[in-house]
Amino acid sequence: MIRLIRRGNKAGIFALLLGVAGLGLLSHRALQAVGPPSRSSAVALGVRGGGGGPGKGERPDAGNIVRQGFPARAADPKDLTKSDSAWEIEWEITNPANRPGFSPASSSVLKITSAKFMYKDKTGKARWITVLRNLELGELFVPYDPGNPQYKDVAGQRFWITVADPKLLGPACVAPGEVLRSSNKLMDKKVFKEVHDDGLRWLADTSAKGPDKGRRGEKLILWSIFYGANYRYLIEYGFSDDGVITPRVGATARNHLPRRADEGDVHLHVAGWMFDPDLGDPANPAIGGPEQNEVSLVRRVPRNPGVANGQYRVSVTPFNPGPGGQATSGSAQWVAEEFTTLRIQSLTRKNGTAPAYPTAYDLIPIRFGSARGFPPGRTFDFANKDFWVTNRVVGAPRFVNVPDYVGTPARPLGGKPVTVWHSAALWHVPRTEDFGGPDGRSNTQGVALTAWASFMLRPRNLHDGTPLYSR
Ligand SMILES: [Cu+2]
Repeated sequence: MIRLIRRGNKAGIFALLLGVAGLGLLSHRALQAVGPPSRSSAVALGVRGGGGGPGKGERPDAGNIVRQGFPARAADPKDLTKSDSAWEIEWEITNPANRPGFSPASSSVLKITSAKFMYKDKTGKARWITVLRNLELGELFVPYDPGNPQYKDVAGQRFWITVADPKLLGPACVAPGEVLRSSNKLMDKKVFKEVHDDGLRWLADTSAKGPDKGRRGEKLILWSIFYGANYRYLIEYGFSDDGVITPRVGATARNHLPRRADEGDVHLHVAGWMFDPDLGDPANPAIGGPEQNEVSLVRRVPRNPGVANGQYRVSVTPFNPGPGGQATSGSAQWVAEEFTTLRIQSLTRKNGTAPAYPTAYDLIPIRFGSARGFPPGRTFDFANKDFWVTNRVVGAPRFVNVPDYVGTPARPLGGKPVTVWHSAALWHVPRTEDFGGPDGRSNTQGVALTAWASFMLRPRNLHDGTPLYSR
């Protein structure tokens, strides 16, 4: 399969200009009293626009807002505070003018411009937190194990998001799915919204004989299909009713190569995401926000190093500590034995317990393994390392360039907005199930079953007790 990217033409440039003009005209974001109260526009707006999205100082597209309360059956998008919990999500498609036959920019991805979560405090009052801004799939790196080819399907290609076919929507479940409309034609009908059951959220120890009291969880899912020549990637973001965000990427469609005996078809799909943590309160700019967070690594380490007695402790240390011990820009690797977790913790936002705990979001890796062993240095370190934290990158950052954003020497992170970068890899060892034809080797007569890469962002000390719990 040859990856052929055609250059732009005049009609396409005209379409791009129309899209940009449309963004300007549609710059009124309807604010509803029942939604999360907005801060001043300068703060509320994403400062890191995608290549084709709203730039610095511009508002995101008015149409791209999804409001979902839980439980979904009783949710009122006009008043989310009636629900037990809720999400208000703004989304966009980066470089939205990209399309077959005319792709003026590097590949488009589905991006979450902002994610605001509503929950109830111990008094039953609705509270809001802006969890993050500018969550985006920054790279899909596909290195073949012989050393070549090595595709960068986001930075190195000019792919696009395909039109969403309603036939691919999941079943209605707790609420009907829909293909989202956008007032920006370039983003219209390209994003799927589904709301699904998410298993038992909790079960209480009611009695030995049962039945135990419990509650089913629910989640909102936004997803799009990324055209990658022979491949298709499912770019998905899950938003659970307990405040968890789960970005995922699914790899499917036709293999690049027919099945080979020499292992030349074995490859990785390294997914890299970036986001700007916030933890602010949309109702009260004094509480929390991107300048008021500290970044740590949390690890499970032996109480007595070198002594295998099964005794452990929780180690919380500043991320990439500098000479004074303060957190600085840099990278870290996930260590299986240490359950490595990245913590973004607010210096000012606390929950409502007495005494109060500081509110945090933990980045919890979900991974099958780790890409390692590419030549060290700035070219491949985006894949050799699993976590990166930099001062916030304004503009359209590239995941593959993250080593450049670290700075030399490393920069202090305290008191400044940051961008977090995380990668997770799939190891794709082709099997008969990925192919067709009489010999089970034909990549044109079969397709690869979907395989997923993901991670989790989970609140810690946000709620005042078990969320969605009732005795
Ligand atoms: Cu693959």
